[in-house]
Amino acid sequence: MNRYTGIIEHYRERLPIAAGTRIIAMCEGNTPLIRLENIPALTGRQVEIYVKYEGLNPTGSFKDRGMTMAVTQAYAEGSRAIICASTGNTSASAAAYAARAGMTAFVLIPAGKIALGKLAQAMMQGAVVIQIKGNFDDGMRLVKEVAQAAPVTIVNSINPFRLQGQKTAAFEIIDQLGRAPDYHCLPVGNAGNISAYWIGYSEYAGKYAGSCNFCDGTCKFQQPAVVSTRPKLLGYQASGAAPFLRGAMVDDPETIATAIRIGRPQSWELAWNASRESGGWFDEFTDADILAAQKLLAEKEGIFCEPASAIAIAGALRDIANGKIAEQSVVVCTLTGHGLKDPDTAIKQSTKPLLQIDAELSQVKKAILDNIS
Ligand code: AN7
Repeated sequence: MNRYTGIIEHYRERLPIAAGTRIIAMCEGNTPLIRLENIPALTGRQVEIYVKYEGLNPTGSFKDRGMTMAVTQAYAEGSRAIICASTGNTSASAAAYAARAGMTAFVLIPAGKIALGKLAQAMMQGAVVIQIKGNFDDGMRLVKEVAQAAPVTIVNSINPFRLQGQKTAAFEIIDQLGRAPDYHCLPVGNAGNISAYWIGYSEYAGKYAGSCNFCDGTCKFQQPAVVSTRPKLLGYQASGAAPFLRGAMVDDPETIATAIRIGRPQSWELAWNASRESGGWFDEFTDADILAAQKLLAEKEGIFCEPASAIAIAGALRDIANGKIAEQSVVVCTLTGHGLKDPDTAIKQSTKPLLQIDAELSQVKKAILDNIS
């Protein structure tokens, strides 16, 4: 039997998990890389755009790649409780993997500022949900403090096993494309993911020397190169929560894309390094830009991502239009989370009227004839 079980088994030789460890996994990873068919034509330029649809992970976001690693390692070390601060997706993922492992998950979330689907997941999967009167950054500070004083393992991306798991998305993209993309667009919040992609792309290109989290760079991560190039990493932020654009931490982050409502990214240095080394850049988008991109992707391609994820599409389209992304390029956008995570925002911005009729053939027929295009 050769059943796919998740990123740890699949990329085992490139991940720091000891033989014989109980793997806490649920077939995360192996997500589709979908080529956009209608949107590229709107740009008027010759480009290939692919989306890495991370919303199809078990809990609906890319966080599962990191969480399978962090929870597997925490369990192996004898920990029986995990904790995180979260804008929603990390808490949903932590709750799920803790449930599977038989551990307790404590999740600190900003009261009233996480999308409904994510809250439902954390509650349903048995996490202890602690709402705080503060934002993600306050939660992160408290988590770091309490982990000094209580027997809990932090599973935010300051836990290096998280980035190790998340780097596998870069491996998959190269395995799927048969090459590295020229540009990789993604949302940036706490900045773990952009950092993880750079680790992954660098390892597959045989360029990950000297900065391994676990050794001096002479470990098993030094494997033969799979490809010779790495993409430019383009990190996009919401204007109200854009510390990488301001060049400094932001105190009161605000955006409709609650997933990236973060002002004090923990992977600040790693992300700057990834951006600079790759030759990429950061840019910012208004909430209106973000929602427009979310809608465009849903309407033109049938792909539903959450608002934070759509910023990758907004960014790709802007940078294709202004020529910063060169013609003939291969562009990958990570769709970090599923659209169903945030039904409220989707319904609120829907412009199509909801028809309501009597249960009669004539009225159904009229509804069709009135609306057929
Ligand atoms: C859909 O869940 O930080 O830059 O606590 O949920 O690696 O933080 C979520 C982040 C992008 C940003 N897209 O990634 C959390 C959390 C979605 C997200 C990001 C998040 P990072």
